[in-house]
Amino acid sequence: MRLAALLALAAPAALACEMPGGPAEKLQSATHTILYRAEPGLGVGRHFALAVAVCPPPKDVRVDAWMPDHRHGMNYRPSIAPLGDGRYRADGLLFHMPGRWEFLFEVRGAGGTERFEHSVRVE
Ligand SMILES: [Cu+2]
Repeated sequence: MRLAALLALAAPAALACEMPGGPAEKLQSATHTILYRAEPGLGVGRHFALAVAVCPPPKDVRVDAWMPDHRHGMNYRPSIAPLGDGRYRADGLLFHMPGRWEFLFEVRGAGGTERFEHSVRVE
């Protein structure tokens, strides 16, 4: 019991990456885990925000989205605010057409910059 507790303390990276407040999408690489949730949800023609958690906390995160099939991005540039402890909030996203969109997350950590992509479909 005591040994297990010590091992957990010695390996914080192995602890679960969590974002309270509801279900979240999960993206993972060898070095980072990203959780994100669209608030109030994805739709066409309305602004939404992303709640983002990155574990371990990086130096910086950028968020963008584009439609790979049409080769265009959003008409708005989202802003991203750090909330501390690897938590971020991106505001001002808007999908102006239905179809397949791809979120792009750029995570700048100690080992360099990593890019994550995640496809979503909006009707
Ligand atoms: Cu399009």
